Amino acid sequence: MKLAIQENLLKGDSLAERLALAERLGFEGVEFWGSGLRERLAEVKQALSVTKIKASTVCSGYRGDLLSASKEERALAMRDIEALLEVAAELGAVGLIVVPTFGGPKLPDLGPLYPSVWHLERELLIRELKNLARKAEETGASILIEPLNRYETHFLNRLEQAVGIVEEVGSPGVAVMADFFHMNIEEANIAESLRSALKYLKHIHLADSNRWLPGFGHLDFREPFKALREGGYRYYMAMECYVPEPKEENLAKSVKYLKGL
Ligand code: LER
Ligand code: MN
Repeated sequence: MKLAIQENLLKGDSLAERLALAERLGFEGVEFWGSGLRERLAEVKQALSVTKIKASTVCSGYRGDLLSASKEERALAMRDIEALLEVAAELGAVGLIVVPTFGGPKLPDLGPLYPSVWHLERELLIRELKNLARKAEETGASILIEPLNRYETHFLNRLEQAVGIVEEVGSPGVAVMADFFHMNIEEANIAESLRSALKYLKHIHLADSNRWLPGFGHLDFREPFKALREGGYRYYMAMECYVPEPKEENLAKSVKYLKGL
């Protein structure tokens, strides 16, 4: 497994300085935010060309909503996701992180046609992902479906649900990602959930129980990391968390803690 960090967690006057700091701290990859990334592509490529740091992933940043009640909003999300898959591929990133929807349901309850709005949303998402999978396969950048905790989305909360969707889509271009902060709230057993999802798992977000740096909360990372190591997980794990002051010192502490695991 390779350690990465979200771009915004690094201090520095320029991107080149932030990437140099990531390298000094022992990271191998940096996760970029998708919003405005196409416009920054030349700058990002230039900065990456003078460091060992790789672009691990692109995090979200598309407009619209895949599960909106508005056809235009869904189409906008599809177009933006396709465009960001191209950007991710140009950067050599594993893929683009996609949250199917934030918040509550936007579609109407079509009972008795569907047992619940969730079933309708699931069917719609599978249809959309089958379409997007073509672009993912063509570019080589994967769609990374991210489950979030119940306070951020009603729709996809656990890895098992994401695996079910990815299996039905049936494309190597659509994969699952796991976020330790969300898993700490939603999964009964994080190590077991990771083991069951490993076949489809292509990315991880790292944060402790309080969404601070790993090692700064009360989450026990030992069993989950053992599951990942035994299962041969070889993709990135990117820090997505609050970094308390003094930032550089605490980042170094957290990297040391994680590498010790
Ligand atoms: C939101 O809580 C989250 O974990 C992000 O990765 C969503 O893009
Ligand atoms: Mn996340």
